[in-house]
Amino acid sequence: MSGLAETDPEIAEVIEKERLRQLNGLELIASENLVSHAVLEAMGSIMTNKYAEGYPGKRYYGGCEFYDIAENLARDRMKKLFGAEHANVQPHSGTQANMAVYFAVMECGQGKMMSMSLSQGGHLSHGSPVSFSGKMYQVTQYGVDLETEMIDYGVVEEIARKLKPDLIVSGASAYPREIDFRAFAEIAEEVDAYSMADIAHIAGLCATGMHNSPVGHIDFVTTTTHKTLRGPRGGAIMCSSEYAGLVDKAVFPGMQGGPLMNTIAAKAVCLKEALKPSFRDYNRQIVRNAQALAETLADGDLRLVSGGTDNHLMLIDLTDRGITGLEAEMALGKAGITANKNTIPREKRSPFVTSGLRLGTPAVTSRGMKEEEMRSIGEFIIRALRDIHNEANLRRIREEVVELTGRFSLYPDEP
Ligand code: DSN
Repeated sequence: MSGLAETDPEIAEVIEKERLRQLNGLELIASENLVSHAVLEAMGSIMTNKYAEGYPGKRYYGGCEFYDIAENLARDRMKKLFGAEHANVQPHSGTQANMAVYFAVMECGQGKMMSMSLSQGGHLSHGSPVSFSGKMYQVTQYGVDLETEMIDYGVVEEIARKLKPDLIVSGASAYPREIDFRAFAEIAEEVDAYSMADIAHIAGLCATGMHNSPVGHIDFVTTTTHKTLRGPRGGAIMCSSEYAGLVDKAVFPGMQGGPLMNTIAAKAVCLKEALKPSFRDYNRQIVRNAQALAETLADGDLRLVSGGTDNHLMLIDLTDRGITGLEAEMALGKAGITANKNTIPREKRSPFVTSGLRLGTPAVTSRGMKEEEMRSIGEFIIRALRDIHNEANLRRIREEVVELTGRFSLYPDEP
């Protein structure tokens, strides 16, 4: 950091303050994680210096021979990790990966797609009216059954039969239960639609057998690389060899120009880390930690949407507590716990206020925390939510959070 501190002390100071925030706080945002030194080194390397439009062996710029090696390593490792026939590691983000698949299989302005609604667990880029996806395509959305708060595959099938969509999207950002990707694949086949699964949140779980994998069943599998996969912020797409050309063309030149090659090098590093047996242990622990945290919260009389979790996240329904998701998020923030307000299935409030709170365990598990720490974290949350306006109470919890986090590294590769 010495070069940066000299060149730009303001930014150096911001980065140091953020490092301390991450070090001394509990990161429970379900879509976030912490990366290794090796991933950081690749991201912050001279691999950012060059243009490499095109693909390995077929670039529009000279001097790409080492970039080709890096991109091929990332693609090959991703294929090996997920058992995929083809991987494109160039999308800058999960939303761009989704956009590329839409471009690949639907006509702008005419395509019909089906996806999970944002307010019941889906993602903005799955057809929300405020996103390009909702503006460019005709979107029909499914949600969860309001009693079980889980996806009803019979209802999804019924909608698909009536709508005859071009594309059926599965995958979610705030769904605590296992998704039956084979059921989605069968429904898509029945109505002659393409299928896409966005596994951004659960990619690590799918790669390690902690969640069923859509690869090999669903036509297009999109992901980010920075959530349970524990890599740099970015996106990727997997598909069969049959669709490789379609996907590659949709990403470049269809949707993006020059790939972020420092990020692609870092994706290769994270995928190498993910191929180690310890990555399976890590993902198993994410799920165990989520279950321990969920049980503690439920024992503390907090209602969890769908009654619990099968994956890395859970949603607290705050309705009977008389507080909003926004108030809960702010109170936990004062206690050194970062989480996010989230809509819940029977939501009556706006997305800026909400009645729910989403919590996830990937980042705290990367710090080496286990079930015992999850029970302590659950108790912190129960105490904070019981009395959100009691500043002294929140300050006391914050001191305990600092004591707890002080025992764990910020880097997953540093014990
Ligand atoms: N916005 C991310 C999340 O928090 O779930 C997904 O892209």
